[in-house]
Amino acid sequence: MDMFDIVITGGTIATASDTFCCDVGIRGGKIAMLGDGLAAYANEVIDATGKYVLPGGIDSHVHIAQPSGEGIVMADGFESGTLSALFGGNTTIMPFCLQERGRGLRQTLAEYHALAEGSCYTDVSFHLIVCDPSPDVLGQDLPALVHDGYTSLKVFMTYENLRLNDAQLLATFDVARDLGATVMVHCENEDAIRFLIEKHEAASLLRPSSHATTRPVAAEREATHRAVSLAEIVDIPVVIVHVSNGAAIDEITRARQRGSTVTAETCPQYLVLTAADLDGMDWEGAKFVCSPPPRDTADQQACWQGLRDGTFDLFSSDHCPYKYDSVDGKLNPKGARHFRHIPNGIPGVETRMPILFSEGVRKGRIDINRFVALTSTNHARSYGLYPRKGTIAIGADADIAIWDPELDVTIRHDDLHDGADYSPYEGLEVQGWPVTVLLRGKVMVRDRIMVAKKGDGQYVRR
Ligand code: DUC
Ligand code: ZN
Ligand code: ZN
Repeated sequence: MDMFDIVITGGTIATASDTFCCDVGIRGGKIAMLGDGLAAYANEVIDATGKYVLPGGIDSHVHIAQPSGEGIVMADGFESGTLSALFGGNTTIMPFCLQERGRGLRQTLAEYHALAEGSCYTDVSFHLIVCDPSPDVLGQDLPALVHDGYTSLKVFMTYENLRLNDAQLLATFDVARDLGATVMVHCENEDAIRFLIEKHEAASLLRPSSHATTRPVAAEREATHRAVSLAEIVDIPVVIVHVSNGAAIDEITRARQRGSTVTAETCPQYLVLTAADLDGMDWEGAKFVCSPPPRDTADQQACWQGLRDGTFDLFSSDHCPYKYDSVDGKLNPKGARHFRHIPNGIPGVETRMPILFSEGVRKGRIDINRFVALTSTNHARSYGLYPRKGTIAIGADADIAIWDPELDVTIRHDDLHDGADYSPYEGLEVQGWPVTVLLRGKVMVRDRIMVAKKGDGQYVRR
């Protein structure tokens, strides 16, 4: 038998469907064999006794180096963003390429590629954000880009400079359906939010907690209902991203009962944070400003139920990092006085999987196979990376995270690798953490120590 570059022995392998014990033989960056007694043919053996051997995480909802408004700078470029992702057990992330109004998608994509080139520690593949669905964009740019492998795009129903109205949503859905592209929708009703912001301003309610009260569940629920209804009219499957509450989940369930194909995503912030976190002293609540905002404990339970019963397909971080104590971050001169100017988004690409592993698998809310489906396999399936990525099978890329299920970790930003200056999960105690991570057969992190170099991550064309 030809030698293997690496054989992983002694671990418990889990995929989205099965749990089994055998050796994993890796050759040429791919999983070449699953079986017993492979160590005799190994150039290098990694002993995973007592550990889980899982497909590398795929985080399909990550913001990196995204323009964020005047004077505001996202805390991660591709180097720190992918480094942080890697230490959290991810081997592929999918950031967004944001088209600013009036600029071409191609030009923006070229800029993102230039930023990512040579900088990444994980593999990367881009989604598009379409906020200017002009006839040129829908008629020419989008078809050409989908043909080139940019097969997923996000649209917003909120934010004045990003939102699409219903006519624009329908037109975009229509083109996406013909192209076979996947559409992700941010569901919040911008007019309702604007109405509430004006009310809050009139009452001088300007603290971070007003971010949550101006973006109530009803604004998300209504937009979710509208998104799935417009998708039904066009007859296109949609992905409803970052679902935060039970009422929005109900809309998704009803759409599915009517026969629509709806993929649903939730995120750690909707499991372990609540709107009360936005109430912190001295503007600390700004650390938790993200959209949709964290809700209450009943909505947390609804999200857990959705993770358990299969309502949710995807568990993503929505990593969208800004520094807290910085003039180009949360506490920018306007943001430090008015919630409306606090940039929306929180860091979390490194803590996404440990939080779900600990709160979900270790506490018995979900099993290890569901964990793998929610954090890796379903992302690959939803966005055209499967079976190259997202599973442990012969012929797949050897993207593997070896987890120590017993490791106790208290989350401290000082120990994380992103470019922000805080973690919204500071002090959270978790059990289980990825200790060794392989990217296409190359050991990147060994026993929680970096052993690779930037630039090992590649662009993945879909
Ligand atoms: N939507 C996201 O998906 N991420 C951060 C901010 C937002 O509104
Ligand atoms: Zn969004
Ligand atoms: Zn996002």
